[in-house]
Amino acid sequence: MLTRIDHIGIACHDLEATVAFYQETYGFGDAHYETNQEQGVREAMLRINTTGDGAASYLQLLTPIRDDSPVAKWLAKNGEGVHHIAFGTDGDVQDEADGIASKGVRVLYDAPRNGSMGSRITFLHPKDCHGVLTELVQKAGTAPQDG
Ligand code: V0V
Ligand code: CO
Repeated sequence: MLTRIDHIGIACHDLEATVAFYQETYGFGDAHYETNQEQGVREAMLRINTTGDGAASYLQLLTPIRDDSPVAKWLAKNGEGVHHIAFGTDGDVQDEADGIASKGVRVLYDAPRNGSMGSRITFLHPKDCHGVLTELVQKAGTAPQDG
């Protein structure tokens, strides 16, 4: 079941300056920084609140590390702004994706890939989701093999 807004992904040109904006303007705490080579991004996660399923909601600030990455392409076309939303599941992310695919929505990956903080992620095509690039997230430590 999808049980939380895991994060909102925001594309930006200057990651440090954008983190500082969110911290100074709203008082959000320390950021977790990470580079995801496969996705072609450097990112900062700002934790906003804990959620009822024992996980949390974040802002995910993203800047491209390669000109051919999805975020670079999107920034060149649209400028800075909200890039995607991510729903968190309390179960297996592939099961969640399979259920959504059976309703006619295109899932972009055949198998989940690595996301922030050890999560497993996949994406739904924005053209099948009323214009919103939508990510599904299974947080670290919830996969069956993790015990
Ligand atoms: C593209 N489109 C979007 C969009 N990106 N619409 C809404 N939101 C977005 N973010 C629209 C675009 O305006 C076009 O519409 C159409 O889709 C095709 O776009 P395109 O520019 O030609 O780009 P494509 O087709 O090469 O790639 C689009 C997709 C790509 C969605 C397939 O961005 C992708 O694979 N995204 C998934 C991976 C990703 O975004 N990774 C970065 C975050 P018109 O103009 O034809 O009407 S990584 C992350 O979140 C991590 C690591 C994490 O959470 O842990
Ligand atoms: Co994301």
